[in-house]
Amino acid sequence: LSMGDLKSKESRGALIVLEGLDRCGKTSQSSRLVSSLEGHGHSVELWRFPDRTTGVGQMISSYLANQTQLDDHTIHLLFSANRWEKRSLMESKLRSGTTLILDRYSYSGVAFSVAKGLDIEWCKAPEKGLLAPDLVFYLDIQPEKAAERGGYGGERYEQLEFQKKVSQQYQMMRDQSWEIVDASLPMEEIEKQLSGLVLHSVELCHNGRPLSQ
Ligand code: DGP
Ligand code: NA
Ligand code: NA
Repeated sequence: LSMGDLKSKESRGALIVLEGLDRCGKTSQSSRLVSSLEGHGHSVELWRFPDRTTGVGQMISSYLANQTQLDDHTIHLLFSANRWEKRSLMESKLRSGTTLILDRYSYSGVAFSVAKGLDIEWCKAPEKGLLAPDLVFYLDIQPEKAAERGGYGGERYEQLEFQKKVSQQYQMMRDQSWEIVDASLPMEEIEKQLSGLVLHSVELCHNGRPLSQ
């Protein structure tokens, strides 16, 4: 390799996304992944979408708690705006070498809104230009099984009939690049599957895999 080649190869963090129905175990697995990567000496952060700490995030949170009503298109755009408001920080974190584990991303945006009956192309449009993940995990669980897990928290979308529709949308959207994980396995088993693949992806990104949109 010439000096030029070396310079053009940027070492960066990986963008890892966990998706799935409510109560599929994403949140626990995301924190386990963070600990595991930290244990390997990597710089890593756990991010959740929606990020309820921003102004937009507070509007989303109050909508999910059924404290406010919003038109389906309006809330869709707010969820998307919530991802956009974090985009530049996301890019700078990744470029500085930090790996980000995302608990939900654009796929949630599309699956939940299309499940309500919105047009899929319309739903995808505002997601264009957000950073592309390096790895997407889908924690696969039957909606009935998820509903049995300690009950739902009572938020707007946490209802079996609706989650069945969301599940169908995820099945339609998923492509070959997704890693499908059986979310009914023991937590340790899932963690093993995830961390091996994540470590590999982090290696690729450290070795110059380009960041894309
Ligand atoms: P969570 O904090 O992960 O439990 O997410 C809150 C709820 O909002 C959950 O039911 C999933 C749903 N959700 C997450 N992201 C989006 C999105 O971008 N659009 C829509 N419509 N729903 C979303
Ligand atoms: Na939830
Ligand atoms: Na979101």
